[in-house]
Amino acid sequence: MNVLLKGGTVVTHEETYVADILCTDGVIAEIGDNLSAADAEVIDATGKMIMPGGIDPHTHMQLPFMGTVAKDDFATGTAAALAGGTTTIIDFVIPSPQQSLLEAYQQWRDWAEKAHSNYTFHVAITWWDDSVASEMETLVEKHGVNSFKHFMAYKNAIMATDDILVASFTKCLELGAIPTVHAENGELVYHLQNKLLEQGVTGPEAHPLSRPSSVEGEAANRAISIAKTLGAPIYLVHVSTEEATDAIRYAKDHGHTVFGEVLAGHLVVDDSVYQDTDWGKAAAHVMSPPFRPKHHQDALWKGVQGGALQTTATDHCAFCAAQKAMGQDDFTKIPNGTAGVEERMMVLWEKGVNDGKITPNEFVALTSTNTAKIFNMYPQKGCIRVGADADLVVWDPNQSRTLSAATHKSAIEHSIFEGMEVQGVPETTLCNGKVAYHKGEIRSQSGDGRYIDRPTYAPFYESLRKRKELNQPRAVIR
Ligand code: DUC
Ligand code: ZN
Ligand code: ZN
Ligand code: ZN
Repeated sequence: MNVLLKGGTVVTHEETYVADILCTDGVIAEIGDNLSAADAEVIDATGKMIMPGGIDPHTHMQLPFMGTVAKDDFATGTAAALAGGTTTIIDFVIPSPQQSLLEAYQQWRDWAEKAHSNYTFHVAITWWDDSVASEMETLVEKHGVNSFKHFMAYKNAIMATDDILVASFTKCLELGAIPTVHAENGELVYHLQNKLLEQGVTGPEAHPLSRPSSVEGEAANRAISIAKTLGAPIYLVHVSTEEATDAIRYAKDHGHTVFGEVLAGHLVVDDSVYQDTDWGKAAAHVMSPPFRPKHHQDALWKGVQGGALQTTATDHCAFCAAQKAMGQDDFTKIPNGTAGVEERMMVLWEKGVNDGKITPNEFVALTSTNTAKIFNMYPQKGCIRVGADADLVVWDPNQSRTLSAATHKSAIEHSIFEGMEVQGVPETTLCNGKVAYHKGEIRSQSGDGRYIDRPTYAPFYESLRKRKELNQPRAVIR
């Protein structure tokens, strides 16, 4: 099946130009003027922009978590992604402590077979022994996994303590995989949660009090210091504070390889949501890290503009009102998670591009290309050039919409972006060269999504190892 996009303005992370794009057999076959193809479905893109399909580097579809399972599965969640212009998600395999990594990985691969969009996986390191190290090797060498996640929070569950971080980062460096962290000090969270409960503070308003910004700042600095000492690169997921942004900037300024991800939600939603007198509305916003006092948003935007934060994600982990109600009497039992995989690009366009904070080219870098590069999917993904995968979004910068749970594709009945007015929406999304979404309608089938192998990026790691060698103590000269 051929699809011909006519007359759109192609926007990549570095260029803007008008051209036709012909997609054949899932890839971009031709870019040029006055293209034609006898058997192609033609889409008039005049007045529209054509950008690489979004890549959301952080989602949790059907995650078993906190005594329940996230509502959006790989079918509904990835249909929502396509409706928002996102053609690839990076989800997380999270083995239970003591569970085989390979067994968990296979479980997630099976679940993801019903995906509409493309997908790939970070694998979490939730416990440690020699068998974990050897399974990491197998995942890297045989299954195209090049990133491993570490939760520094969630004590007594999936938390990775410092000994695990040291062992796993060392292994990542040896394998050429990138370690990533959820940076929150789990001991402090645990202590503050118990203190609040003892004081009788049990509602959602206690959630941000149990996870203040210093809790993230401490963990971000610690993770970066550990990585730096070992000579490993590091990627911080969902950076939500000024402290963590500053830590990344400082480390980068000092020559260390650190990447930062920011969520669309943290850029635009603040902590006043936890004061809502409607329990359900406040609980709908319970996620970790929590939404922050407004001045952190300014720091995050500066981090985006200055390059400390290179990727945007959602941490899409959708729990419905009934699931949130599990924590009716105890905020620590409210399943943590919010949705956004459909809204991410529209929110970034509205609050970033329309508000003059970022350019359309920077938008492409932040929503797609940078993630493709960091996790080694570029130029297959995140790119518009002949031979690249035909994962594209036709973007209408003139069309307006009010974001609402009433119209989103996600299976839950609330949205953290409820009522937000945006101008600039995806009109058509192509995934693997097929029209997967067009003007409100999902055209893809469950199962159309493909698994993306992400080999390690050997030259990058070679130079990191060399840099580390240069820092080794030299033989004493007598
Ligand atoms: N935070 C969430 O809010 N949900 C899933 C996992 C996480 O770290
Ligand atoms: Zn997290
Ligand atoms: Zn400040
Ligand atoms: Zn997450």
